Amino acid sequence: MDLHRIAEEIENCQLEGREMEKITLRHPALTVADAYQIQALCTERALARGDRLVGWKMGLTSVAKQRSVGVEEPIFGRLPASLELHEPVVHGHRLIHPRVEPEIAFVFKQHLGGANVTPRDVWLATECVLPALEVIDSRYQNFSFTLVDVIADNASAAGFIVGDQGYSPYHTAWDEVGVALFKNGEVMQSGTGAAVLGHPVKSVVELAHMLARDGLSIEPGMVVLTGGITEAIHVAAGDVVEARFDGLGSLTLRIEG
Ligand code: OOG
Ligand code: MG
Repeated sequence: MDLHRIAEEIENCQLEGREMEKITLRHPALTVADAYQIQALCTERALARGDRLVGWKMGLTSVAKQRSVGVEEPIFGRLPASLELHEPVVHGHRLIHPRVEPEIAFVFKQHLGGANVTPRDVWLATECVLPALEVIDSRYQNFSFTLVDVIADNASAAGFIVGDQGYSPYHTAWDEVGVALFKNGEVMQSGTGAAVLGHPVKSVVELAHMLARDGLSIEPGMVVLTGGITEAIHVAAGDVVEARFDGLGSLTLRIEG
């Protein structure tokens, strides 16, 4: 099994917004470790073209999200600079069946890594916490995949935007922050930070542990998306999505054709 070839195929689909068959149909023996290797190879291809790794994303950290895709354990993905949105607009032409979800993001001022990282270590290493919106878009037909497939497809990462205002990590109890997600003015989903593994900080702890297994870590300046607080909502060209975070303002994204 040539992991480089599989990575090339997935990355082309990511770049072109093209659907593909689940890789596990053709390669049923692929392991979770292989899938993370494929993910890493896809990112290496992007970096070779001048992209930059700006952080990590956690995925499937809430029961709502796990149920909606039928995969019951957290995963991580890589965030290249090219996925960050600097304007509240998503261009839909390279997306297949995009969804949007509200998240809490951490930005780091210190290195954080190792199998023994605790919540206290996370607070010490954190520069600020921000509200965020993530765009996900599985490259697999029908947004249907197994654990191995979704890891290889970089946890469906397709774009993200973080708020302009950063908050001190001690600004509020992040597990108590409520968020309501609107599409075209209508509320579609709501939840609180506690949906993310009980507290978003635990998602960062879990990430550090998972990264440590692969000899990786969180570096100063990196952003971490801790995982969708609610189920992701389907979006199409013309939609406007707004996430209102209690006491932290709101984030908007317009989907363009
Ligand atoms: C996997 C990615 C999940 C999250 O925040 O849970 C994710 C998927 O649902 O396609 O980004
Ligand atoms: Mg997400």
